[in-house]
Amino acid sequence: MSRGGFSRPVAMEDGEAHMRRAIELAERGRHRVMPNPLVGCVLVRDDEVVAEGWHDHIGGLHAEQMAIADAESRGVPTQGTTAYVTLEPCNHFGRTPPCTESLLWAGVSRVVIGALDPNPTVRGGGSEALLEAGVVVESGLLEEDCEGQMAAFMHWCRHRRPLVTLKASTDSEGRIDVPPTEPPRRFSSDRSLELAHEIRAGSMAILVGVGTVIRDDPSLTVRGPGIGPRDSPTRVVIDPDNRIPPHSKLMTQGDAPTLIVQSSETDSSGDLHHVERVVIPEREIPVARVLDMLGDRGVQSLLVEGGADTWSRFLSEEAVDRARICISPIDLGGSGPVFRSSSLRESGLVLTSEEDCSGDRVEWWSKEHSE
Ligand code: AOF
Ligand code: ZN
Repeated sequence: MSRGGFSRPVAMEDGEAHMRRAIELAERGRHRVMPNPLVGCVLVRDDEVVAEGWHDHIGGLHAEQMAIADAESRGVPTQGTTAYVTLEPCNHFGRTPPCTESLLWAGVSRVVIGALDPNPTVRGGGSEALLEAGVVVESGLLEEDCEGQMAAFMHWCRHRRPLVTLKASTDSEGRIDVPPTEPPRRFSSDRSLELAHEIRAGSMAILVGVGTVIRDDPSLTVRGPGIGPRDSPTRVVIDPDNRIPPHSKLMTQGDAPTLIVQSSETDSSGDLHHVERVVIPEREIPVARVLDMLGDRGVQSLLVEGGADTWSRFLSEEAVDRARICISPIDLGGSGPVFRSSSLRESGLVLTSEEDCSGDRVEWWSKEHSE
């Protein structure tokens, strides 16, 4: 990171470069640290990065601890360095000892934080402990980028509900399926399907309405290139009237947990071990109740995969934070249900970006004022 004698009066810009590096390092933990956030850290001396760390996997070292260990292993002194860390250092004994203590032990004299940690068990405590020990603490550098990288964690800490992403695929006319007389078939490009699996891999739970299970018998598991081993997301089915077919993949294949949300108790004696039933005693199960229930179980991110009724329930209750719509150039024909982007707009979402996905157009939408 040496800048070859180029002197720069404003430290801020260099600080930004260091925080960007920390954000880049944090990415290495993607899909591996859930439910923990992605966190990266660099130790800097004289504007040069001397050590790097990131939270690599659940139960592994925290980013600060890894950066300190990195310095130690190479005999690099840490005394008097500045730590740039994307999340406020923790001050609690969790799966690891507190990072505040590691930083003090390492003699780090200044800590620059991206985002404060809203986790109730560590909130505020980290910065305060460091300040009390005489460390210079600054926070809010590239805060938006840092928070964006750990969006689901932040959202769950603040609202105790999962961040909800709606995923829909349509043909050129907005139709979401082939005519009912034809067998179900894929119409999105291979690359779009790959991307869909990446999105699944980044979610802690995937939700469908029972109609989708009856029609498509999906397995809702995560597979594909570039997706490392991780626990498959929980498969959630909204099934008020207990219509889920006992021979459906979700009931018979235990590759991931299946959680059935129903309106009343039913006989569950034949259920396999991966199946769990939750009763929300309302004829029309309110989306808010489902989100509270999932939030209580620690689910930070939820992917809503359909079908049409489920999407519209989530949208009409303004429960969607993000959406990814994949539009194929193919015309499926027929007069089946359609998905309209106007329903996203009406639910307070705005189009944020578009990309070409091997011929399909993929649109990303997000809540105008989400956090
Ligand atoms: C940090 N540095 O790299 C991360 C932090 O269960 P634990 O012990 O791993 O603690 C998880 C909590 O610690 C997590 O919910 C979040 O509040 C914070 N994560 N903190 O100082 C890190 N990953
Ligand atoms: Zn920590």
